[in-house]
Order: sequence, then structure tokens, then C-alpha cells
Amino acid sequence: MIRGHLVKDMYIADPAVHVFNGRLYIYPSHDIDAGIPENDLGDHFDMRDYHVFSMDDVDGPITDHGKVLDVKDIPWAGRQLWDSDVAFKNGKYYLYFPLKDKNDIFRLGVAISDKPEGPFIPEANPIKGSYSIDPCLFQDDDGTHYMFFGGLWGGQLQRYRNNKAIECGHEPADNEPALCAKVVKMSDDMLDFKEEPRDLVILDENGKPLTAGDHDRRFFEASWMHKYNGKYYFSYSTGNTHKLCYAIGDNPYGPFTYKGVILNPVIGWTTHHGIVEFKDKWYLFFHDSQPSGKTWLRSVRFADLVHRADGSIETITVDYK
Ligand code: FUB
Repeated sequence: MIRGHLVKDMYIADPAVHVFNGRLYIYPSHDIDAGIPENDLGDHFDMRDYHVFSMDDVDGPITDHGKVLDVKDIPWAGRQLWDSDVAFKNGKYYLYFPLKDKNDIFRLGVAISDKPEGPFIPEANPIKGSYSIDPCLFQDDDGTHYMFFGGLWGGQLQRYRNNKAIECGHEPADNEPALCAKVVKMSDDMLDFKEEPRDLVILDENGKPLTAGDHDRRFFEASWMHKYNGKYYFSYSTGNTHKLCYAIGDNPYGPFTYKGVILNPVIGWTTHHGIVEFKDKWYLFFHDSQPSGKTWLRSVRFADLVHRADGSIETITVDYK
């Protein structure tokens, strides 16, 4: 079943979803109309704060906990607060967010709270060695936290190779391996990377890395990780082909094997999601631009997510008729 839009009095997107203390928390981006013309670098996504939302039950009301972090309060801020995520460890909640610094380079920051609904206090500097966008935090069964991140085009991933900035950002040729999302273990205090980020390689059905020209399947942005029946499911957006796809692996580093489409294209340019198990059912939270008709003003909704007996995921299609 595909449900309607959850929040009607503001535009929200990029939903990260987690269950904390038996309650479902949604950590979205807060879209605004900044009056900036649309372009391929996403300048029109000029978001300036975050709100947190929560629900007792998916059929119940949604609570807006108000503004929990403002770009004005982040010491290293330039512009554009994009997709965030939250992790819990040792009594603290850590909000991870991408933001351009004063040189217009995306970095990943962290802000801390005692409560899942914030407010969150930002650290003075971005995470050392961080770059690009869309941090997603995943806690494995042994308690280790991993971050998955990266995004092409406006997300600047094409400006890096082996975690180093290159002189001229470019994507590989169509027949070369695609640029990968990154995966990295977090430090014990959750404020740093514990190691160098690694490539999260997605293989095709023949065991070959997806190529850069395979726009229907290669990674673009919007990393998410969930675990089901002992397998690791990495899901992501294909960007300019507007699909949410997934790949399965045996550990958080992969390699992962491409398996299929979770969500067919929705109204809007971007597609982005969070997957969560809540009260013994699985859900896909995602956004579309149906209510506004504008790519930069998005609204969050959700659908039941079905894992078939063989571990594959049923493809969801929103019927806009
Ligand atoms: O919301 C801004 C950007 O749009 C996100 O970081 C991307 O994943 C895309 O949804």
C-alpha cells in the first residue's frame, strides 16, 4: 500500500528513518523556495535548517519537533544543508549532515543531542577527510557504526579519486567502472572516520563492476543500508534515470551484487528514501514533488516494503492517475 503525504504545511525530502525508544523518527531535509534557478549542480536546493518528525504508529498523527539545527549555528557553514541521518550511541544522538563550507566544497558535519528529537549542537569543524553528500549511518549487530556517503554532479563525488581531490572533476568514460558510494567505519566517539573510506563496489550479474555508462543501474546518490535475514541491502538513487535500486552483499563493505529496482521514478527529478522495520513491518519512506509540481519542493510519503521469500524486494510504482 502507498500512503499519502505526511506533512502538508512545509516541504520535506530525503527521509532518513529510525526507531528510537519504540517511536518512529523521520529526519528529512527541509525544502524551501530560495528563488535560485534550477541547474544540474542543484543550486536550487538551498536548504537552511532541519526539522525532526516522529510517529507512534504509521497510521497515527505525525509530530513536528520544530527546528533542530540552523545553518546560522554551524561555525564552518557556507550553504546548502542536504540529506542528513541520525545514529545513537552511548546515550547520545548524532546528526550527520552535508553542507558546503566557506569554499563551496561539500563536507560532512556532525551535531549532537541527548534526545532523538534534538535540538542538535554542531561540532566546530566538519569530519576530517569528509567530502561529498548524503551520509547514511548503519549500526551492525556487533554495535559497529558505518557511514555510507557520496553523490554525483552537485554532490561533487566526481571531483575525488581515492579520497583525494583531483584537479578537474570528471566522471569515468562510459565503459569504465562507475564511481562508487563510499563506506567507512566510524570512530568510537562517533566524531571521526576510523579508517580511510573505501569504495562500495556494485557488481552486475556476471561479477563485473557496473560501468559509468550504465545510468539505469549505477550509483548516483542517496545511500541507505538495511539488513534482512543476515544479508546487507545497499539501496541508492540512479539520479538522472530517477530510480531507487538495491544491491545485496555479505558484509557492509561488499562487494554488492545489483538486484533490481525498489521504486520506479516518481514525480520530480530526485528520488531518495529510508527503509525501516517498525512494529514487525517494513516500510519505504520516500519523497516526490506531486503536491508542489516543483523539483525543489518535495513531500515525504511511504509505502509497505515487501521482501519476497528469495530475498528480493517487490518493485513499488506510484500510480499518479
Ligand atoms: O536534497 C538535496 C539532495 O537532493 C540530496 O542530498 C540528494 O540525495 C537529492 O535528494
